[in-house]
Amino acid sequence: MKSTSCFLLLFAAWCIGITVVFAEYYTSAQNNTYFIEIKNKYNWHNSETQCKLKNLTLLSIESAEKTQEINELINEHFKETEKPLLYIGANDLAEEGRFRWTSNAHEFNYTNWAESEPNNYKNHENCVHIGLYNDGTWNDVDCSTKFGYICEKKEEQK
Ligand SMILES: [Ca+2]
Ligand SMILES: [Ca+2]
Repeated sequence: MKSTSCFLLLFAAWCIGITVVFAEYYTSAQNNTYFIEIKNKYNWHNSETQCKLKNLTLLSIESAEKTQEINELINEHFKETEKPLLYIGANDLAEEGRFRWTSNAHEFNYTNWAESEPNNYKNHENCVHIGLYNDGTWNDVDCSTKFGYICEKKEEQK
C-alpha cells in the first residue's frame, strides 16, 4: 500500500513536471514552434540567454505576416489572461536609434512600432518588447526591466 501511494505520488509529480516544462512551447497556425515564458521575468540580456540555453533565439519579426502569426498565437493562448509583456530579439545598444535583430544582425526593414515609439524615454530605452498594446505593436524599454520573453528556432534550424 505504501509503495503504491509512493508510486502514484511520483507519477503525479512527473505529469505535473512534464506539463510545466512543455506547456511553454507553442505551435502557431503556420506550424512554427515558439517558446513563451511568462511565469519568470528576466531583463533583456537574461531573456536572450534563456533562449540560447534552449538552443533558441529571441524572436525576430521581419514582416507583417510574422506579426499576424504571433498575434494569433498569443490571442489564442492568452485570451483569458492579460496579454503578456514579452521581450523580442531587437535592440539599439550599438548605435542609438539603429535597431537590429539579434538573430541575424539585420537592421530594421519592416517595423511595427506603437504610436510615438520608439521614444528612448530618459535616453535609456534600447530593448524592444511586445504586449503593452493588444495589436502586437512594439515599444522600446529600459533593458534592465524584467519581462517574459518569446523565443523561436534559429534560422539555420528552420
Ligand atoms: Ca534607444
Ligand atoms: Ca518606449
